[in-house]
Amino acid sequence: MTKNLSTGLACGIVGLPNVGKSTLFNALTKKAAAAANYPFCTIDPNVGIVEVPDPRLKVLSVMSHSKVIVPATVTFVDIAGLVKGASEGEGLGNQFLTNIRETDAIVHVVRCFEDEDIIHVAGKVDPISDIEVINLELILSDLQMADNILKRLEKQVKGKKELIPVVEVLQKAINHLNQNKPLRTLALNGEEQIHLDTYNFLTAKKVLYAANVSESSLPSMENKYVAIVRELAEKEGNSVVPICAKLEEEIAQFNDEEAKEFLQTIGLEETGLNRLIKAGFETLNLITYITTGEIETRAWTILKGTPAQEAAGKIHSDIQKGFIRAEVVSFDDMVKYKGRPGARDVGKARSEGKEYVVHDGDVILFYHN
Ligand SMILES: Nc1nc2c(ncn2[C@@H]2O[C@H](COP(=O)(O)OP(=O)(O)OP(=O)(O)O)[C@@H](O)[C@H]2O)c(=O)[nH]1
Ligand SMILES: [Mg+2]
Repeated sequence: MTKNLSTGLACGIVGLPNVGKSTLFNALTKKAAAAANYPFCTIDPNVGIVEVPDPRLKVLSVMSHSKVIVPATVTFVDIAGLVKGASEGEGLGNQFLTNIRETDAIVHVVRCFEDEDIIHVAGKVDPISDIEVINLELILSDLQMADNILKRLEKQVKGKKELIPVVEVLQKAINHLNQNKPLRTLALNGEEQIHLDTYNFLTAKKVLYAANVSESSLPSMENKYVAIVRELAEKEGNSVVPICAKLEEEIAQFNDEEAKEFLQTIGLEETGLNRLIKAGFETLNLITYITTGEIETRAWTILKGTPAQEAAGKIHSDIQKGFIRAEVVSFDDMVKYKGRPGARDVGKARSEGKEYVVHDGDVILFYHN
């Protein structure tokens, strides 16, 4: 279920108050949203767009003398912290969750660091209980939404028999949520799933746990709290990205070269941003293909398994409609044979039809009417 691919992947950041959501958001987006040591520091949502780092684009743009590079993007939405009882108005309530309903995935920030100076709303660091609080509030928010939709549909269904299956799916969803279960674990058939997917239920989205560790857990970023989160995530089928928001905040001040050096001195290979984006792409089954020419070199985000004709539609619906064929060269062959003409000479530019399943790093030239 991915809705925002035309504008890139979108992630909503959730978690208890004061766990480091805005600190992480700022580091990722190099923005300056208010982040401070008091619960409910964030009131209005912060939205930031991050470019997906992809060194292949630079290589191809040099080859093609491109005027610009257009990387894939990830949008992060940082919202207020949720507390127990938010659905009943505790804390800042749960209305602000509307701001992340349109996203593709949830980044759930969990406090995995000890620091007596940083207030924990529950008084102690306890990842399992923290996660349960948030998950329950997300379930309750979905329940409120499902109830509202169902009430509306039940009024319309008498005159519109085609709404019956939708009503039934919502009843199933409500039943599932009432058992304290997220909608991503509700078993539905294809048609039912399509009905459910038309609504932006929060608990239907994939979750990535961002385990926020302290500097003292570097470089491994493992500690007893992270281990607890991992165990839980494994049971749920979700993934975990340990991250040190404080460190990311520092890294964000540097340029790429400085950041690389800084990471090396600590013993880290990649920024948390890179790891988070990679995990996001993996969790959501996303890949990118590339187009390159004098005008631009550009990355396009698609679902794994997308056939060439549909992939062309990312660029323009006309290219999809008038699709003739795709000339595909792998990125490695582009490098090896110094561009498309070189690849053609040795038969490494494949002519593919509309059913061809696009691979990550395919460099594609579409022919269309
Ligand atoms: N020691 C330590 N402190 C951190 C870390 N991450 C965040 N903090 C601190 O925790 C406090 C809260 O951080 P925020 O990013 O504002 O937290 P938030 O989750 O956005 O909080 P709300 O907006 O209130 O929901 C700030 O004082 C941060 O500096 C970390 O990795 N280690
Ligand atoms: Mg905040």
